[in-house]
This record gives sequence, C-alpha cells and structure tokens, in this order.
Amino acid sequence: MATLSAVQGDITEQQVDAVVNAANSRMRGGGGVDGAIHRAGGPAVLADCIARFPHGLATGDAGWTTGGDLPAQWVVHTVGPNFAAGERDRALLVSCYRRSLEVADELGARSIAFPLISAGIYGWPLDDAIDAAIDTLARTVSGLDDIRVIAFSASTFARLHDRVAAG
Ligand code: AR6
Repeated sequence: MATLSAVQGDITEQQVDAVVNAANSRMRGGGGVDGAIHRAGGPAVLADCIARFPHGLATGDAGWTTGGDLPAQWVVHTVGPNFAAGERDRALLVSCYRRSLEVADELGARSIAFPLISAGIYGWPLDDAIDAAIDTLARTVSGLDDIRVIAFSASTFARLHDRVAAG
C-alpha cells in the first residue's frame, strides 16, 4: 500500500513524479492551483493541453501533460465539480481522485501530489472535500508508493493532518 500523507506548501514545489492540477473542462489554464501550475510549468504545459485535449476534458475525468519546468515530470489534470455553480454530485469528486491515480499508474509514476480538488474557487465544503480526498486515496489500489495531499494554508493543513491521522 502507498503511504498517504498531508503536506503543507505549494504543490508546484513538490519533488514527485506527478502533480495533480485542479483544472476546468476547457483545459486552458485558470486561477488557483491551475494558474500556479501553468506559471511554474511554463508554456510547454499549455501547449500540451492544446495538443492533447483539443476539446477539453469532462468533469470527473483526468488526463496528463508534461510537467514542463516543474520538478514533477507530469501534470495529471482533473476537472472537479463546480459546487458553487450547482454541480454537487459527490461521485464526480471521487472520480477525480480515482481517475488521476489511474492515469498516474499508466504513466508509471511512483509518487504523486494532489491539491484539494474543488475546495477553492469551485466552493466544495472543506471538510467534505478533505473526506472525499482521504477516503478515496486510501481505498484505491494503485502502483503508487507515495501519495501526498497538499494544503496551501496552515488552517487547511491542520484539518487535513487531523483527518489523515484519524485514518
Ligand atoms: N499549491 C497547493 N494548493 C493550492 C495552491 C498551490 N499552489 N493554490 C491553491 N491551492 P482551486 P478548484 C489550493 O481554486 O476549487 C481554477 O480557475 C486552494 O487553497 O485551485 O478545483 C481552475 O481553472 C484549494 O484548497 O481549485 C478552475 O476554473 C485547492 O487548492 C477552478 O479554479 C483547490 O482550489 C477550479 O477550482
């Protein structure tokens, strides 16, 4: 089984094989963690998004691009449900984590860092966003050894850390 850990910091600085991006279905960049990943990864990430996802990506699905200038070799992009806009099907959020692990597995990645998908601009309630992340990542079988969930702020990290410790 993989080691599942909570980490406080900026996902773009993680020394892992793959980082997960909380993208939108257009797959052409955005704000939040998406903006940070495109800034740090450089233009190769957007170029690969355009080449590999000409029609974007469906909510709940995942796909990969190069990591460009990131320490990570790959970015696994996934599209979370937009709670704030009325997309409240939790199965879509669970699917983001499952599909991202599948894509990372296909790539042969051994280590991966996830943000809390949908928990920012998309407005998913934080405690349930944390539960969905930890429950799904702890239960999904994959070839990954090291799975990290990254919290940007100290207050989110405290809640995430407690949830990981609770199992
Ligand atoms: N490292 C780690 N976590 C981060 C970082 C970072 N550099 N930056 C933000 N977070 P969000 P969403 C946290 O809004 O809710 C974009 O415009 C943040 O605090 O990035 O899925 C996309 O293009 C929060 O806990 O993603 C979409 O349009 C979590 O990452 C839309 O936002 C997710 O927040 C997606 O919204």
